Amino acid sequence: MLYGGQTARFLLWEHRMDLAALRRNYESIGQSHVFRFWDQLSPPSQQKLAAQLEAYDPAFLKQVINEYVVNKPRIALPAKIEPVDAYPRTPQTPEQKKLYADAEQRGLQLLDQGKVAAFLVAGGQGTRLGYDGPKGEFPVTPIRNKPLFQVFAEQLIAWSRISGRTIPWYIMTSDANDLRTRTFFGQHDFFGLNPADVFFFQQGMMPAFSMDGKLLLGEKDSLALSPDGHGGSLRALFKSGALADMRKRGIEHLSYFQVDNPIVHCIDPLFLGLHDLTGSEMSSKTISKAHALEKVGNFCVGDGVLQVIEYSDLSDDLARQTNPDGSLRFNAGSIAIHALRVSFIERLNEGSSLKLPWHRAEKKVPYMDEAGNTVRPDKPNAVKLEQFVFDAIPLARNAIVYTTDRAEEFSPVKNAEGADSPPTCRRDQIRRAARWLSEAGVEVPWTGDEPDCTLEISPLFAPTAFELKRKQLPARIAAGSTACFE
Ligand code: UD2
Repeated sequence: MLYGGQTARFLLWEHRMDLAALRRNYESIGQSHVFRFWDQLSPPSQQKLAAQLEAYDPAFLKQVINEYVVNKPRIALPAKIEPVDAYPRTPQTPEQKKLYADAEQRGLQLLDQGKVAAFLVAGGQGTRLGYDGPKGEFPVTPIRNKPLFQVFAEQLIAWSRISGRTIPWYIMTSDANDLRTRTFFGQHDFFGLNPADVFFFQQGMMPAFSMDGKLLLGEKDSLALSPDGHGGSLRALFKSGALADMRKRGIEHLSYFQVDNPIVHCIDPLFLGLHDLTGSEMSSKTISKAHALEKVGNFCVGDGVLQVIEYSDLSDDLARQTNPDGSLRFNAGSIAIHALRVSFIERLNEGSSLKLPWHRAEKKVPYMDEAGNTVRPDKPNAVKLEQFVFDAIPLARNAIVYTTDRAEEFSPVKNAEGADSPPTCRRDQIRRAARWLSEAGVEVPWTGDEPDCTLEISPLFAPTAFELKRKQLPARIAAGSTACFE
């Protein structure tokens, strides 16, 4: 697997034999065309291409081409698919009340003991939003227009203050956005974090293939490469030395979240405590789906094993099934918020490779044709392969799912307009702030379901509704006004 910054192990023009071996390797799997422009390349370009080609094991490429590219993999759905029994948002029985109280204490204790780190996956390309740069730079808050990265950083600072212990932050980037991400943090003084506690690392890159299984060249000196999916994070954490860094720091659990959701609770003591007390190696948060066919993964129990079944793989019939009370039978949507044990990720990396399946997607990928011209296809011409982090759930011991509330914790910025766009996310941030303030006893003006004011609560002021209640707050917010709590 190719990781950013990787250079050739040797200088090829000094070691003709090694080049010959590399060529033979690629010839042996029917991919000799990747050397098509070799003789036209400058030595640094030759070195770049050689480094890319060296990074892949030809046997691995042959296998994925056969299993996932020229043959479409048959999705083997479990014979018996049942709904998951998720922990409810609030405890329902006396036993649960006790468990949740203990869990919250346990979560706070893990923070106090410095055993928790935050883990952000931010290596994706964010093409749907149409933002040219790392998505975490995107200005998202309603009044101060703070970028996504800052919102997360401030939450971590707030929780570090509460617990009195630093919460290290591991951030996965990719070759496409690594430099810009690091530069952005540098330009903003790491948003108040100590740079020594922010660990950037790059995920692996996978080549794109033509529909008939040929590696595509993006340039004369480069394969057409793209990030290997958020599942690749579990391998990259190991390869980058991030796991070793965690061990050195005594970190036992990772709080995993995605870059596009500013209302995520980057740190949630109750969730972390439940995860720890139940002995779960990988825990997940779920929300009720907005409707039967919402495009989120579904937590299910398949043949007795907890797993996520992608919306595209769950038949409409199953997705539409209801319980006697009319609620959806498969209602547990995946919002990509997890807690992971460091020891679990270490275990996954034992042996030769991470045993997660690849997911195939047909995409439009620009490529270099035989004559050396760049072709920009107007319909899908290529297969990209990605691994998904939730495919690790069936491999985890005692995996659990905990229910959270969409309005409290999920409003991603994915599209330029419509659902999950900057306007809907801004609206949801204001609604949540209005609810937190109302719960804290502040009189907030509402017009119907919408707050009649513009609000922003900095995580530094209060990262949760509970913390907000401990602050000095005004008695009321005037209708039509703008109020920022920071
Ligand atoms: C994902 C889930 C979906 C639901 C939704 C919640 C998949 C396939 N689907 O949908 O079920 O949970 O999120 O928001 O995961 N990323 C990387 N490297 C990569 C690819 C992605 O770091 O190679 C990061 C990306 O920067 C982002 C996150 O993973 O933080 C999600 O990526 P996405 O936008 O491709 O996921 P999406 O919206 O298709």
